[in-house]
Amino acid sequence: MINSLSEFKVTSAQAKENPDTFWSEIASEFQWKSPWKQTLDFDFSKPEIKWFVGGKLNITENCLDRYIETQPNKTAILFEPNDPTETAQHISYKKLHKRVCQTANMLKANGAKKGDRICIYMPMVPELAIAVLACARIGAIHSVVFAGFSATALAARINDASCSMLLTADGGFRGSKTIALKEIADEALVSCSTVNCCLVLQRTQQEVQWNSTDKWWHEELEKVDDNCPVEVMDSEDPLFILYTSGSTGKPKGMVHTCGGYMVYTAYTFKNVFQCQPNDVYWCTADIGWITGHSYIVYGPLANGATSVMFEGVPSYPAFDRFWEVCAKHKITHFYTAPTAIRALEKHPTSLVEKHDLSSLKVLGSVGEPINAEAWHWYDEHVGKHNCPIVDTWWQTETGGILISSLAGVTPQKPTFATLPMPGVQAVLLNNEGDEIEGEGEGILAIKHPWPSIARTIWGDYERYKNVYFSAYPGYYFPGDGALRDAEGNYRITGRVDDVVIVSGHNLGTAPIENAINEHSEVVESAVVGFPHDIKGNALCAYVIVRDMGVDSSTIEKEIREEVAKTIGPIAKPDRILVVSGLPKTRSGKIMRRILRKLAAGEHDQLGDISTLLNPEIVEEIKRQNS
Ligand code: 7RM
Repeated sequence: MINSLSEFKVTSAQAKENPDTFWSEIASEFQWKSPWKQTLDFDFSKPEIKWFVGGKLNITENCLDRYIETQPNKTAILFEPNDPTETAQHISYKKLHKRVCQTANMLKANGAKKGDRICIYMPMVPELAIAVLACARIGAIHSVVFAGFSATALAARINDASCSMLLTADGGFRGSKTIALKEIADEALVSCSTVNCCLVLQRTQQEVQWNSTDKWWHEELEKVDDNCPVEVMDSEDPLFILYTSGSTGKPKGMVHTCGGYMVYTAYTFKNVFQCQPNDVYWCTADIGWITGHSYIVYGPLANGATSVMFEGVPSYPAFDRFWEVCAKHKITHFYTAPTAIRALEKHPTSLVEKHDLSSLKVLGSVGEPINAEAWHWYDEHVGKHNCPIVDTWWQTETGGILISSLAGVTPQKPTFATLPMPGVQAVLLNNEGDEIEGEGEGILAIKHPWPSIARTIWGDYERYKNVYFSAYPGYYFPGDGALRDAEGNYRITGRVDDVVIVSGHNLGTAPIENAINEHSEVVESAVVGFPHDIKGNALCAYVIVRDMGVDSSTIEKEIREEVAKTIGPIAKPDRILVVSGLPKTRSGKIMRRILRKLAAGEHDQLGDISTLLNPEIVEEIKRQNS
């Protein structure tokens, strides 16, 4: 663990000077079935990236087996249920190991084998983490789909990866509601011919329909024992697929591999959060997102930490739930998203003050830029000016944190993610693709691979190459803009493409437009993000309808339903404007830049609109907007 600023500087310099030696020393702290022959083999121009080439391992041996010797009774997963009156579960490393082995055997008994894709569509209960680890243990590739996604979105992901199995639950608890997961899964499976087995966990005990491929989880588990040796995996074998939205309608199945992902998530967890042996670490994300994969499951467990899993929402039963849970479990590390902070900040601070938060040592932020107000509220009311805040910048594609301060070790700066991790070579580029030196603002890019960079998009290597390696040859292009101060600290300014981060969820505007266009009355639509107090960004949909005389409130309602059905409720636009046209260039491209300004209410900052095909439409939208 890096302990001081000077050590950080030395380490960063060494990592830059000789990345292979640096990463191979870190990797040698893990248990390998056989050592790697080459640390890194890469060529960004292809691109081709391989880490720890020829090495053999199983990530669950590193997360579980090695700790059942040294700390069998330490809590690995601390489960806090949605309902605060339901008892919390402390699952020790020994118990977790046993349950993962049993579950792995259940998967095998139902036909799963190495290389198969298994879709996981489950609520935030321990069995979700156990299922993920069970897949990893037998070498099956997990594809977790967030339980808030619709049947259509679930089916698209299952089909894209030709999953042979689906793991789900009867339902999930979420605040005062329950989500009928099995019912949604049933609807999805109608169009998924590759799935030949659906294992159903009992959580809510609600009524479910039963199909020929369905089996009850608890019944299947009874049939197997808990002896499950690990499957030996190659470093570069896929560990999981996780979908993230892109600027075209189809989600991108990012593929992460066993060796590099393990080494990098473990290394960054250790150094960013600086967890000590008796600490209790809580990341509030859902395992359906990359943050949950890397910093609820793999990173913390690979370090032998105690990781809290929370089933509920910050507002249930009241807006002090986070603080209540912090006090109840004496949380030392609390890692959440700016959107949650902004939502909680709107409530009286007495809700925070009534709970004893003195156990807290480190706070974290992830998912979107944290604005100054939220940063200071977090620092003052939650951290009591006594906890470093790590603002961690990274992506589904990067697998782990690339830019962040190290808690209490490197300086923090409000609204800045600060410095790249050792071994991460961040640069700023201008529009021509030249590197900017010193202070400046531009496009963020990474010059050299790190171990957990995604290796491809499942089934679409060409798209992987085009999206991330073609715009600026020789670099990985994350799609974010950034500015850099004189000390080298980075502040992420936001997306430079058509992805909008709403409440920390990465939403592509293209799939939302596609969903809206499904409505029979809709001719064309354009969706853009605009700044929102709580969500960070909200969505505004501009919609052209066939008959401008129709009742727009009915259409608006139907559009929202359509979007919720095809993508999920999180993608429902906050504002829908029925317009007679969209501002277009002469070549017919929608000028999203102008739509963004209009949605943000920046009517006088549109720039030159005279080159538009239809400048008159801008005046019309302005009138509607005011
Ligand atoms: C971890 C995660 C990735 C996008 C990324 C950024 C934005 C994430 C920060 C941030 C500013 C941060 N993965 N983003 N973290 N922007 N500061 N600390 O969120 O794939 O879902 O999203 O999120 O735009 O490109 S993600």
